Amino acid sequence: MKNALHLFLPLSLLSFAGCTSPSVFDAPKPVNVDDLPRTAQVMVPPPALPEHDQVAQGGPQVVQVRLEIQEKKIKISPHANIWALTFNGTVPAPLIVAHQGDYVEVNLVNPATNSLTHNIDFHAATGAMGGGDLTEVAPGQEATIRFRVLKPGVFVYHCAPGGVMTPIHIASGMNGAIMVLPRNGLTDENGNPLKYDRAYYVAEQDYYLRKDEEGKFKDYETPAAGFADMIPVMRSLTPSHLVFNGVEGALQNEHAMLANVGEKVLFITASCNIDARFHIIGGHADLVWEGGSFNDRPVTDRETWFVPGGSAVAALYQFRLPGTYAFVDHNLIKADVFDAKGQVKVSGEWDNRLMQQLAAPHASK
Ligand SMILES: [Cu+2]
Repeated sequence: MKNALHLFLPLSLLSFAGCTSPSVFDAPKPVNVDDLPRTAQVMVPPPALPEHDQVAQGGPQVVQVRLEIQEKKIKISPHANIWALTFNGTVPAPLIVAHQGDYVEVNLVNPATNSLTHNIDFHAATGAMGGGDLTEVAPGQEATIRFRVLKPGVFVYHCAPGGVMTPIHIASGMNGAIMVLPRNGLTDENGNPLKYDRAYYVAEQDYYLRKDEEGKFKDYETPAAGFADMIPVMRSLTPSHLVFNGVEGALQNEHAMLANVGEKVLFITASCNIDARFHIIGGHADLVWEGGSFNDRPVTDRETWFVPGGSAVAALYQFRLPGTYAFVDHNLIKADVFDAKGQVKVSGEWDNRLMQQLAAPHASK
């Protein structure tokens, strides 16, 4: 009887705390993973997301992802190049989408033409080093890891070869994110089902480049040749460059994100090293999953949402009026002195009930 009471009490407390939502641990023992359906996810360059279902169809599956490491020199601003270290050639790396309880199977390929050893640490994975120890690949090698995504939310992943090489690789662009949706899709602040019409992935990227004696950013023959110069700049914790999605202007003008009035747009915002604070000028985040967890109810109506370095956060906004919205880090020094900003171009009908110019600028009497 005493034992029964002990059993009863914790369960009732859990229930009282609202923790009774189904968990993957409640599911029947998984069948042999090799028997599960498999889907090869076609990776796409950010800010786009791969094609995916918002509500999972059926039970857990294996989501197959191939990430090819590319070391490539890119122009991050008109006067600065960096040897970007990338997964699939983009900064940030592609966003992966899975559902809670799925298995993510990543084939990490390091072509022989590369010069460095790389690996991958998934914050969405469970297990020491996030898979980093199991995926270390020298040029000419590849490795495959499979991990189960237990926690729904948005999470970053990054290269982590160890020691100071880890921040150097991350600050050379080697980071991405994964979105693990609840199997039944997202829910709003009241727990009701929620669908988004579009989704974009925006990551703030910090770079630490050194200038030469003439004040020009230095250029290097190989990625490793620049590493020693990055360290003193990193020590200042002051980036030389701060951008959204890898290069200045990546999300501006003809590259702006697009939406229509009335659409609910989900933004997966991330920053792998430094803290960031995202803001839509003239809009809001109707919903923010603070800290990135989809197990928590989203908070509502935030003007600015915080993304602690080393994490991703999801925010949703339904655009009410057309126009070109600045999408910024609202440390506006980061946005406008550096270039941590993008744009969302929204099409649709203007609604004077929300905003109206009553008198155009004119000389005062
Ligand atoms: Cu790396």
